[in-house]
Parts: sequence; C-alpha cells; structure tokens
Amino acid sequence: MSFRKDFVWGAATASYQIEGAYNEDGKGSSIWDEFTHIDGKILDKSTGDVACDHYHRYKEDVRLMHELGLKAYRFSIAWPRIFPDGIGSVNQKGIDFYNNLIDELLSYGIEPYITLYHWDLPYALYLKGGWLNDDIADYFERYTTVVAENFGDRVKNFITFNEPQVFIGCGCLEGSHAPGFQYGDKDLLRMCHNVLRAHGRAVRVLRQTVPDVKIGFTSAASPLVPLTENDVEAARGGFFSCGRGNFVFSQSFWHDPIAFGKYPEAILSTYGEDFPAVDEEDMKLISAPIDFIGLNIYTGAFVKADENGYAQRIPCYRGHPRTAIGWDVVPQSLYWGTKFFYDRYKLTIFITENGMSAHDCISLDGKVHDPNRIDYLNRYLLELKKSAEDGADIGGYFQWSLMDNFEWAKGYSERFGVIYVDYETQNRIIKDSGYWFKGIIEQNGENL
Ligand code: PNW
Repeated sequence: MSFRKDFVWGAATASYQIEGAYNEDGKGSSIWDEFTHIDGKILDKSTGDVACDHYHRYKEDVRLMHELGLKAYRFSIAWPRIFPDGIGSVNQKGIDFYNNLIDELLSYGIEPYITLYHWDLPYALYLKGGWLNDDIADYFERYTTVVAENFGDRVKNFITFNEPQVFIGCGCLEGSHAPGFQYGDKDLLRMCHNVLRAHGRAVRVLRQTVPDVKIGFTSAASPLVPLTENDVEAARGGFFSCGRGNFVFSQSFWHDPIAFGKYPEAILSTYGEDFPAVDEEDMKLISAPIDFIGLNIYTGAFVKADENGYAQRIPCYRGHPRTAIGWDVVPQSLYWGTKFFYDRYKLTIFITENGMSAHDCISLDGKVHDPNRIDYLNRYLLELKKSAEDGADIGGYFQWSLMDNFEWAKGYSERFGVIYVDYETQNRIIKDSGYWFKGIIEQNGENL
C-alpha cells in the first residue's frame, strides 16, 4: 500500500500572488491592491501590481506545469476580475481570462482546482463592511453562480475558502494583512459566521449548477505533534481546542459547523450574548455535505501531556532546522495533521498547500539548486505516505508553490516556488526541486 492509484499530484498558486495586471481589462480594485499601496505595510515595499505577470504569461506557465508533469493545478479566481464592484455587472474580460487558462490546462490534461476566495476581496465590498456585512453571503452566492455557470462545464473541483484563519486572523485580528485592522471578538465572531454562511451558499450553488462537482474547504493548520505515544490524546485535544482568544486560528471553530452542524460548545458558552444570532436555515446550508477537506500545512509544534492531560508545547531545540521565513521544519505535522482530521471528520483530505521558503538564487551554471527544498519535500511526503498507509484517506497533494510569488506582507523576499522567477525579466527557471518533484509524480511516490 502507498498513495492511491488516482492520487492527485499538483501545485498551487493564488490570484493576487501571481497574476499582476491589477488594473487591466476592467478588473476592480481589491483590498490587497489598496493595502499594498499604503506605505509601510509590505516588508520590501512591493505590490502585486505586476507580480509574476501570469495574466499575460499563463500559456508559458501552463507549459511549465506540463514540463513538471503536474496532474492538477490549484489556482484562485480574483473576485474583482469577475465583479469589479463585487456585485452588479460582470466583467466579460475577466471571464475570458479564466476560460483561456482552463482551456490551456485541459489541453495538457491538467485538472483545474479552483479556489473561489484566496483573500482578494473586492475593495467596493470592503467599503460596504466586508465580512462584517451580513449581505456578503448574498454577494458571494452571486459571484459563485457566475463562476459555476461559466466554468462548471469543464471544472469539477472547487474550494470555497482558503484559510479563513489567516485572512480573518491576520487581516482583521492582528492587522498585518489586508484590510489591516484590529477588530474585537464580537465583530470577529460575526465575520467568521458570515464566511461560513457564504460557504454554505456557495456549496448550494455549486451542487445545483456543476454536474459531478467535488467541493472542499481549506484550512491553515499547524498541527500539534505528540512527542510520544502517551501524548497523542493531549495533542489531538489541543489541536481541536477552541475558546476565547484562539477561535479564529482554531480548526474546530470552522470545521465543526460544516461537519456537525454546530459550533463547538465551548465557544458558545464562552461568548454567550456576544455570539451572533445563528439562523437554522443558515446552519443547514453550512453543514451541507462537502467532499473533501483541504489542509495547508507547513509546520507544527511538538507537545507532551501535562499532569492534567493537556497539551504542553515543547519548543524546538536550539538550532532546529527552520525555513527562510522562520518556520520550524516539522515533517511529522503532515502525519498527525491528516490523521487527526481524518479521525474526527471522516472526509477525504487533500494537502492543498505544503512547501518551503528559501532564499534561492541562480548559480553560475545558470541553474537554481535548492537541495534544502528537496530534503524538506522528501521528509514531508514520507510522513504523508505513512499517514495514507495507516488509513487516512488522502486524495492528493499540492505543492506550494508552482512559482516564486508575492508572499503577502513579506513581499518578494521569500521564495516558495519550485520554479524560480526573476522579477526583473520575468524569466522562469525550473529549480532542482521541480525536477525532483516531477520524478516523484511519475512514480506516484513509490520512489520516496
Ligand atoms: C498560506 N502561518 O498562508 C497561503 O494560503 C498562501 O497564500 C501563502 O503564500 C503560503 O501559505 C505561504 O505563507 C499562510 O503563519 C500564512 O502559519 C501564514 C501562515 C500559514 C500559511
């Protein structure tokens, strides 16, 4: 036993991080367009105005995907390319771009996976209150309808949201991401609930409109890794805990309503009156069955059980391997993250992102050598394989990222790609890790 025969091997990107063409062909502004133009918000003072210029170079990029042997490609749609004002009239040129991209992918036999929302909210909707405005579920439903009607004849795999933990947590709790404000818990609860309401509406539309559709919801997870067999239940409990102060970044706050139709008891009792009124109809839509859970896992934390059975974090030892962005290398996070999720929710799991940032450069021989990334991917994939062998239902793995791109508040200072991008010339070079990944895909991971 190993990875299943139909295991999906892919790579992922997101619209704002690669497309550029931020104000071309009728595209409206997004909260990230506005945020990056404010001085001091982005580490290297950069923006996504041009990014990887993928909007104009998608054909070359799809050809590179083919060269890597990818079976699938996960990308997101920029909502303000489709609806410049978030609602109102549709921008046909935006539809055309994604139609062309989808056709190009299919011509190479690469299966498209669409993320509906990877953080670039139309700025016009932010001005109406963004996720705090209860009407946003209607707007999202309308947007999903247009996406489903235009692309659903060829695209069967959809992810409604990418990492609500991060776009609410970094964007509206910490303020380090767009829109860049710090809201209190009562507002945050309302925003989160509206994200889930929007998810529910999108699921309904997709089921009605797209034959044979497969729908997922993607979480950002930093799994707790038990130090020994005796620490497993403490790790599991900690990983799914949810209460005051941590609900935005938690797992169960988002996934329990979808899987079980109710928020975790602890969160309801903690906030009482501050919890937004939850409508029965909404809960029904939120908990409509989905087909898979997407997990973005880059790192994890080691824990042991304390005398009360609670997870206690054990910091990594001094000198423990870390990626350039500063995240601990914890390959076991892929094993425990997928296992804990599968045990709890009994749904197929896709790793929708995993990868490492490094400060890659072009060597004298003109190539990009990244043995550290190969080692990282190798170690993580071995853990994923072990999880599949131990019984978790793992449907696929998307490497983050297809190419170096705009890393949000870190700008272009971090490189996550298996394809190197020279931002001065927009030249692309497949890194050593890209060729390595190709070899793994060819053998369905048997050679790991
Ligand atoms: C994800 N964290 O974000 C996003 O989905 C990608 O757009 C992003 O480029 C990628 O991971 C790499 O950062 C994350 O703090 C942001 O643990 C922050 C965290 C994790 C994921």
